[in-house]
Amino acid sequence: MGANLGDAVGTLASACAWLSELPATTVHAVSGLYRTAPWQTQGPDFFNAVAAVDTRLTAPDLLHALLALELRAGRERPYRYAPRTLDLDLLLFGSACVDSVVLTVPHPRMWQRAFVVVPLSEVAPACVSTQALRAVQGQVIERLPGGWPVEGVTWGPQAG
Ligand code: PH2
Ligand code: MG
Ligand code: MG
Repeated sequence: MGANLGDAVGTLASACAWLSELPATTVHAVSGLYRTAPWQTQGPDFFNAVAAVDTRLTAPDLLHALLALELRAGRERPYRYAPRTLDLDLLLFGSACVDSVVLTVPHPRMWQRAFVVVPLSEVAPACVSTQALRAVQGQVIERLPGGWPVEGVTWGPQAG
């Protein structure tokens, strides 16, 4: 999850709630919240986090649902990597590999980005090797020390 426009932290918190309301889906865990410099783009700093969900949706249906949640947050796409109110990327889908016109899983650039790899290692440590963490350790990202500064989201396994 990423956002760098508007009330980015509030929107990410809303996104966690919206994910838990998707059909056949529960939010299993949410990482800490990270403040990160824009990667390969310009604009305000991003806030990033990773959520682990259990779902019976198919990968294409989950993607479709994520795009609908981006629209719910007012997402516009004026150009590639433009500042955004909400970006919900599907990083991994179990051990599945998907390569279609609309969806590539694992996300093709995820291992290059500390703002993905580090929070992912919190919620799905088995998916992240020490080499993967080492590969991004030169990138500065800041984990917000107080956790999520909003009601309703706590770091770690989610209730319910
Ligand atoms: N997302 C991008 C491009 N650059 N930089 C940061 N820090 N965080 C992001 O989520 C991000 C980015 C494209 O989706
Ligand atoms: Mg993205
Ligand atoms: Mg995206």
